[in-house]
Amino acid sequence: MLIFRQLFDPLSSTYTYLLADGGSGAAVIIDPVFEQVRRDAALIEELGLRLAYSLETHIHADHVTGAWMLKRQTGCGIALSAAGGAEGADRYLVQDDVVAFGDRNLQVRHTPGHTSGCLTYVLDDRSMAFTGDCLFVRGTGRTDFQQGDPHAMYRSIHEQIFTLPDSCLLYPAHDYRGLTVTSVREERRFNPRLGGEIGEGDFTGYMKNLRLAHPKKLEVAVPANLKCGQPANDVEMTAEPGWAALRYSFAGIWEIDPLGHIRGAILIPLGELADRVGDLARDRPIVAVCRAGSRSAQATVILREAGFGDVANLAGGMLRWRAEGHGVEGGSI
Ligand SMILES: N[C@@H](CCC(=O)N[C@@H](CS)C(=O)NCC(=O)O)C(=O)O
Ligand SMILES: [Fe+2]
Repeated sequence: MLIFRQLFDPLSSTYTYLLADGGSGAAVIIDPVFEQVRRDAALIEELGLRLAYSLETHIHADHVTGAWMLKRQTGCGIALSAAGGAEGADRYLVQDDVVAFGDRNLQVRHTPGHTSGCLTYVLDDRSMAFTGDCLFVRGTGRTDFQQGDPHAMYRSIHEQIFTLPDSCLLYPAHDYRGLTVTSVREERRFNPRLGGEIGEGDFTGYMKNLRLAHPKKLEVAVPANLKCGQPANDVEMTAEPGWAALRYSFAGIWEIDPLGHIRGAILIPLGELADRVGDLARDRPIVAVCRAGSRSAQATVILREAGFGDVANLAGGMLRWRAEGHGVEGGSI
């Protein structure tokens, strides 16, 4: 069974894709975003997956990749195009290479045009392809910087993408309107830049007159991505709270595992918390606790909104606390 998730970074309108072989748990992630690594790593962990590779479709100009950070956190390999000029990867991919994850794999197609090193990844059964910034839903990536070339893009799309089965689903690296997926059949017919009978000359004329502003992050993103997303200094990457062994969940909640015993807990029902934050000391970390860990997760949100910084949820609540054999002091919780 294939596990598949489409993830979104709202700041850069980037889609990140997680694919895994359900049998072995081996996974790959395509185009992770630096600021979303915590979220993506939490999902990988919660689904019980082991990340084999972080893959890039190209050297991004609008955001920094999460590849280096994911490698640091999960031990995955980094794989990207041999033609992209990046250093620090574990594998440099060329046309027809195969990236395996358990019993599944992605086949590499070189689809230059947006950049000279752009890749499209095609799933083994040709049911899905990840087209990066080559083909978008009813659009294409721009071709006006990073060795962009509309002639190359036209050929890449016609020869490498439109030759896939009609039913093959196409997943882009961005969409600026919220569209999530398309298919070869649809784009061959309806893509306004090169679908139907539109020829190469029409397409290149269209692309040369796009007149888009350069991405705001271009000057930061390209040099960082040429190093697989390694930050210039280590300070900017470790914003993790250091006051306890915390875990970040895909739901967006900081959690703490049961530690041994609870001392000095104060009973404040969730409905009263917002009005009673004055009862709580602001100079110490706070761990929220409830029966099963759900209401207390909400409590961490209320506390954060009230300006408390070091806040976490006791994962699994008192049920797990007791199940793991920890003592309950005075029965007052
Ligand atoms: N305003 C965006 C521009 C993003 C941008 O240029 N995206 C590239 C992909 S890296 C593209 O091909 N855009 C096509 C388009 O915007 O139509 C930013 O500042 O990041
Ligand atoms: Fe791009």
